[in-house]
Amino acid sequence: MATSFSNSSMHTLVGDVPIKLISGDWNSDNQIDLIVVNRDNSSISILQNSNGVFSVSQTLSVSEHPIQVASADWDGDNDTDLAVLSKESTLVQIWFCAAGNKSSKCFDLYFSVKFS
Ligand SMILES: [Ca+2]
Ligand SMILES: [Ca+2]
Repeated sequence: MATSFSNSSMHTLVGDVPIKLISGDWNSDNQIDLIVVNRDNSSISILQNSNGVFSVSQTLSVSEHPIQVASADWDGDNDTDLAVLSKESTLVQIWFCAAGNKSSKCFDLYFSVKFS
């Protein structure tokens, strides 16, 4: 099914100073979602796509001043996971997705990897 974007003035509110944007299907419903990195309120907004209408399905609190995000299936369970790097931290926060149930809030577990 093709997604159509019929309303060019559609707005979705995310956090302060959104600086990065990536796309992917994190809840495994075959519709490509968006993730926005909100630098100044230390959060990540997951915008779920429902037939071309995006709404924030989950907001993750992360270390201060997130500046980069990446996604891949790091634990090999076929759900796409998320890693966040913050300017004020020596931690990479990795969120594992549990989207097999097509939940709108797929990121329910995370751990941090310290680097020096
Ligand atoms: Ca999706
Ligand atoms: Ca995974």
